[in-house]
Amino acid sequence: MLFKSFVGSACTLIGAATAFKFAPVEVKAQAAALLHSAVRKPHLVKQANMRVELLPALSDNYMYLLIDEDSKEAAIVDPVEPIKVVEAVRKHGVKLTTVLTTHHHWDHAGGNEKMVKLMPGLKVCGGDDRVDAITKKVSHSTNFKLGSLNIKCLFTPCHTTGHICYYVTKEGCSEAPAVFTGDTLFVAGCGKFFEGTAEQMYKALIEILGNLPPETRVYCGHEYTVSNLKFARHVEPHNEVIQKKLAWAKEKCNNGEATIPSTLADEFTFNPFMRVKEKSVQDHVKKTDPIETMRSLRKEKDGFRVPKE
Ligand SMILES: N[C@@H](CCC(=O)N[C@@H](CS)C(=O)NCC(=O)O)C(=O)O
Ligand SMILES: [Zn+2]
Repeated sequence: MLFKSFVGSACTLIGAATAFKFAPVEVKAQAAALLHSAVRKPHLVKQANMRVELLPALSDNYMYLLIDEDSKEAAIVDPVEPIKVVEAVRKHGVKLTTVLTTHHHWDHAGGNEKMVKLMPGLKVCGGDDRVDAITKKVSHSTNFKLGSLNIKCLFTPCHTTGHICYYVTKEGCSEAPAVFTGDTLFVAGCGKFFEGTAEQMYKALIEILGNLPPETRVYCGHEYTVSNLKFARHVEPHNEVIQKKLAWAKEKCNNGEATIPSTLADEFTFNPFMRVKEKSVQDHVKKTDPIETMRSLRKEKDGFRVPKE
């Protein structure tokens, strides 16, 4: 049990490394082996129109294999560990044609060159010339097909100036759409404003993503849910949805399971960055304007020390 909770708490590499340093000697050999690979399990989300396989990568990133059920054509979102992608493609027996890059950071685009070497002829999409191996520069509302699925590019600059989210639908299908949000929207959080402003993140989260159908499933770039919810709890200590979601997310993480996907409707109930119009969130930062609330929240989270519990 000691071992399980030690590994389970290691949701990020930094957390894992610190825990490792202070772990009893007899635990270290086992821990090193487990932390190396299989701590976080892959997970399959099956719908009639599309299949999404969550592929954990690096310490807390996700790659997503998106499969069109009609044609068995597939795309991979942010393939930073290409060997794992090739294995998943073989396992599903699908035809990988497309790389969907959310942004140019190495933990998202750093596998693109190797990916195209392993599977020549791939179309590599991205919204930024800094994306490795890019073959198709996309912009807001660029649409293309993946078999029978429609993929719509949503330009959401802020974390980086060329960040793209990918919105996936199927015409005439009543099932939930999917959106791959990279480092713009996380479960219960959002990306740092490395190359942008609060105005841009407000537009991305509230006006672009927030206006997609509420049932849209959210597949984000990192497993940050537990630490994000601890910040959310700090912002809204009386929000019971946050408390419940945090207990659920801790349990998932301890079992090596993903907390993804969420839905946009859910995000509006516990994500402080999606709740910038709520009085409880505005009161916390002592602002009345949603964009100023966004600015203050991000600043506060940048300096937030995540509590152990
Ligand atoms: N706080 C991050 C630190 C790493 C980091 O800065 N991540 C970037 C994406 S690669 C980010 O935008 N994080 C959002 C945040 O810290 O709120 C963690 O939980 O490990
Ligand atoms: Zn990232």
